Amino acid sequence: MIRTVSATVSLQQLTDQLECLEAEAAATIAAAADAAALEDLRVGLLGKKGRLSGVLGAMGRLPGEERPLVGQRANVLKEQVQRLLSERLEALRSAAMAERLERERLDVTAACSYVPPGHRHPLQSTIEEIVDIFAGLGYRVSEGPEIETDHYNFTALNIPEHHPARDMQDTFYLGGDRLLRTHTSPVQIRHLEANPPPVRVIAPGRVYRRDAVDATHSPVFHQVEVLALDEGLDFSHLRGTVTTFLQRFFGDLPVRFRASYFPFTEPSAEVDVQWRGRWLEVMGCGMVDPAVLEGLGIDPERWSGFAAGLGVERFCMVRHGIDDIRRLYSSDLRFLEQF
Ligand code: 2NL
Repeated sequence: MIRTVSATVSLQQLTDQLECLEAEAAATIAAAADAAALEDLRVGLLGKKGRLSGVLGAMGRLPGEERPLVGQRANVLKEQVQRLLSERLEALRSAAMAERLERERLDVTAACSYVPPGHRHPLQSTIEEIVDIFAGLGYRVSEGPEIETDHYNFTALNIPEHHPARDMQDTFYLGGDRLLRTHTSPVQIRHLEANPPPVRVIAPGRVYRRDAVDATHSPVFHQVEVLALDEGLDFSHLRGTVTTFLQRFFGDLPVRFRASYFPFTEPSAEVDVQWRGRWLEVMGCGMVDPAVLEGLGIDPERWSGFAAGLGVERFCMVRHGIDDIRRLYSSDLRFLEQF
């Protein structure tokens, strides 16, 4: 009988090999860093060309009666390795989850840095309410510069050379013929220069007068002026528009018109509302003076219109019962937060 060395294998040798394999598998599985490394180990140990297959291949050279002993031992090893692999996989997964839970921890009880939400200043909401009411009556908003010329602020509005409004005491002059506008009428003059009638426009904005500060005066305040120019407009349209506007703003209360005077309107009127039982003067108005239209090259025989002007601060103060205009400029949040 010819026997080769390589063909010689004993039960003891194979059992020792399985023993070694199991110890080595336990050590490498315990050291595997991730699921991919575990999969490589599984293939290397239990796969078709793996270490266990190698040992089982040699089993064929044992005497028949010894083979089941090796087979049983190999099965025990296989189950043991599979158990170790899945235990290690589970351990890696829960470690990764624990690490992630720690890393992504949110402390829902942590103190927060609360920033209280702001809101519109009462003057701004008053302007927006007034604009909304006139928008509903078909008016557009027009804006213009706060630095004006003598021409747009006075001359074009038929304000004569020696009218008190032109006085150095009343107007901020900037040198040359420049000044800070004292009303928003110049916006409407500019609008009429750029747009042929019919026109319905309102001009909200900041205006300047050289007044000493007190409870009802401020050198900077806000105005809204209204202008309608069309064929056939008369005083009844002025009354209807102003009354509708005032009753939408203040509620359905009595409105009265008193004859008055402005250089740029004729006839002119002051308008009062009866607010909490007292008559309060809230705006001025009138039919646009033909001289203003002529200055713009608009034919006063064909076009007529009405205009009105109001102080936003006064509207705001009456509506909210504020007794001192300075409160509107103080930026005192304890005051402003009420609105
Ligand atoms: C008031 C009175 C008023 C006007 C403003 C005006 C504008 C043009 C032509 C004619 Cl372009 N008039 N504006 C008219 C009447 C009164 O304001 O008490 N304002 C606070």
